[in-house]
Amino acid sequence: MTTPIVSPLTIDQKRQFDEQGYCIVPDLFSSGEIAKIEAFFEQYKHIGGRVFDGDLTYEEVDPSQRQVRAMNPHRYSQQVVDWLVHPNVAAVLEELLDKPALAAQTMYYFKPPGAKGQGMHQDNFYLVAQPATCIAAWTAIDEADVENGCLYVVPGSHRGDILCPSERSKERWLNYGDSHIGQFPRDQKPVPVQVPRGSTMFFGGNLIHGSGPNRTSDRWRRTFIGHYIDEASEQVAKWYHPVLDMRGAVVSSVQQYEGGGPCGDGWRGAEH
Ligand SMILES: O=C(O)CCC(=O)C(=O)O
Repeated sequence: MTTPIVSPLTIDQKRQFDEQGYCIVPDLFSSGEIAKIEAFFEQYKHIGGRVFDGDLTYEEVDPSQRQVRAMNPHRYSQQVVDWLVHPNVAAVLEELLDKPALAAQTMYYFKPPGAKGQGMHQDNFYLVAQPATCIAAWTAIDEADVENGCLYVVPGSHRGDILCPSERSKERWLNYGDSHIGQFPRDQKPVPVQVPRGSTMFFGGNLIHGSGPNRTSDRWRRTFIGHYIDEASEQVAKWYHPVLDMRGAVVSSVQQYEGGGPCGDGWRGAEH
């Protein structure tokens, strides 16, 4: 008797991803793993990047606005690689991509009280994964809601193209930060997505998204984020190399594209 293949997603989760460009999956990490991620980055925040190989891994994007995040901590810690290529996350990615995933980036947003939001953008503007797009796994370490700066998405926008910047129409979205998006589709309204602690939100690389400011005085909005491409990708921007397979081994089949840039950075940093 053959064992039936069990999908890691419900029909509703898969449908939401296909139709709206995102879905939320609970409990891919155990509560013990979430507590370990939290403890790891609390220590990381206090010691900064220097301990991790002399490289700046804890990046103050804009100290005046208290938007702080760690960039690519997996390059300095095997523990973070293990979370990036977590088998439960790998199973969901494979179902959504229809192919095994490759891991390209980690970020950890601390987003303390008073932090500004992230301007609306599309991740594949920065990763430039081709021929398919990229996908994010965004795991809430704190419950994310409208007050502490959850993500906003434009449902269905994953089906559209990458909206390129133009000098004339560089946009700010509700003053939350610069966006690379030249002509924001005004008829498409961003909606907030509340995510409970320990749940992971998956969203495609063309989905228009950003986040609101943290308006609370006492709640952080911490998130562990992995960005992935699919195994058939021929290129991704050079910033995202080395690319890893979902066992954590370096993959050399993906070409380095010279443009692109760090995810969510001011669009001037990303050349298209
Ligand atoms: O968490 C945020 O505020 C922004 C994250 C983001 O834009 C991303 O993961 O692509």
